[in-house]
Amino acid sequence: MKNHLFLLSCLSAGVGQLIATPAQAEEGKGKKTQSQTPNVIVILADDLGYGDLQCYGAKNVETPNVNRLAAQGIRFTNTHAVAATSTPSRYSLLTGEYAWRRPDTDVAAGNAGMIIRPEQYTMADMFKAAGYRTAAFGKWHLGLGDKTGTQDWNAPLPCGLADIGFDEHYIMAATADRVPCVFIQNGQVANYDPSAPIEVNYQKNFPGEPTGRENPELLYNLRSSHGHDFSIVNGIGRIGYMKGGGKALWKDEDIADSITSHAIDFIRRNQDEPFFIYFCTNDIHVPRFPHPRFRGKTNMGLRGDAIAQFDWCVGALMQALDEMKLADNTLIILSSDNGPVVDDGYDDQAEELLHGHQPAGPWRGNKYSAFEGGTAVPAIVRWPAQIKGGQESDVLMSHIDWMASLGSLLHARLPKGSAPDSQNRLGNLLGTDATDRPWIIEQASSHVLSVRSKEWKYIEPSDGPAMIPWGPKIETGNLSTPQLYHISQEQDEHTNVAAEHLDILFEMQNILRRERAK
Ligand code: NG6
Ligand code: CA
Repeated sequence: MKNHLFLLSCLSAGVGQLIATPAQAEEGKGKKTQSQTPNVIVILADDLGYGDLQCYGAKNVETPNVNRLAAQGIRFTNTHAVAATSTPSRYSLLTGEYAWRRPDTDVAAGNAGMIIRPEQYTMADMFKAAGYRTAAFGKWHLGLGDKTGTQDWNAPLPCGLADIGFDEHYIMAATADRVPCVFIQNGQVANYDPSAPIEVNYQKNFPGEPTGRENPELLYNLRSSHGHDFSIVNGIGRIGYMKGGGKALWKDEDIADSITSHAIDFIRRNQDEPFFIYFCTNDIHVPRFPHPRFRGKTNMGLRGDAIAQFDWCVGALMQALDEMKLADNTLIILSSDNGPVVDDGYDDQAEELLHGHQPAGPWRGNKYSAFEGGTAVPAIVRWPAQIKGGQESDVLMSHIDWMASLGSLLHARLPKGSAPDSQNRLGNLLGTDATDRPWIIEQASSHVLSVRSKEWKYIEPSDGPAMIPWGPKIETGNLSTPQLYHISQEQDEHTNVAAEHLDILFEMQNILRRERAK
């Protein structure tokens, strides 16, 4: 019966090649041969642009591990994050709901309360319900604890990742540039130091504590170029004020090693069970401060070296899977939470040292932007047991669909109302179906929404400024009149053809209007 259902759901998902014979399915009950239940690792980089990997055309940085991953699987050339910043992008990926449906999913402070509420059904809940062991590592940025600003960081947090499906976690509450600069492990500060109680405040400083603004001489590791001048941790100014932490404070140069070793340890402990890992690197978000062994790996300074460090993390995970003979039946999905940014607030010479490198590849705009560079991201899928290597796909894909698509792979029954915007496009993800999604929706940091089809791109009108009003020199994509670009003919969104194609324009406006009304 179970095999029967599997067959049916495969057919309906358009993934005929995945059908297991009863014999294979029987054999698949043991470890490593369970073709129906691969381990799944989502590797999500931070601010890694479409053009930042060697296998996507980067010339000034070598990414041998990611290149190999792509060569052994599918390299997607038309994949989009849901939003051009982290919190809404991650919210959407993990819940299958567009972040713009909620008013409170903008870039979260380090003391934000849980944005995904315990009663919501997440991708992790879905894997857990299917019998997987589940874990999150690295950047979280979706709030912790019940209410903003009320967390006691010196005790277990009352509301956390365990409430939304993760068996284990070892995470950073927000970003490396936001306090608290400590890892949270399974609901409490990792390596807690009772001699240095932790306090966090995003409004005011603690008496006597230095800040980047007042004590720039203490910024011995990195100086800021804009913002990032509140508390100083590890010689780097942050956003927000914190006190204490002691030996629990992270060292930025060790973050990649630390999250990678925790993830490998989890794999080792769970190698006999199916597992789901949400592995989110801090790389290549600011502050970029890679381990000394990556310094000078590229001619692009810290930003390039952070890409090399990201590639190392991917390689370390791949190697661990190989050693444990798990690679064949592990589905790895690699992507980034939003487009790239060069100077995002630290004086790391990212801009000066580009040497012609184009972080967003051929796309216009960067992180934050309504132009494609805000959400166009690399995406690689590898599952040796089921996917033939060496493929490339330009199918139009959005992170929003990954929950329903993976759900289809698991034969998950999602509770009514969950993942409301996520469509089952498993065939796209596994390379068995090249039919494009008719359209996807993209969200800029200004909340401006765009509709993108394979052929066209529509950006709704907005009165906001043309350039990001703080540090980074990035075009927002704002214009007070509707913008329509013939994106299949002109990748860089220069010729607004709205007036010439009113039929297309109205069609795309209607898509947005109807989606908003849902
Ligand atoms: C901005 C920060 C930027 C980065 C971003 C969030 C300043 C001046 N800039 O406010 O450095 O942290 O928020 O990035 O503070 S994201 O990738 O996590 O969305
Ligand atoms: Ca990001």
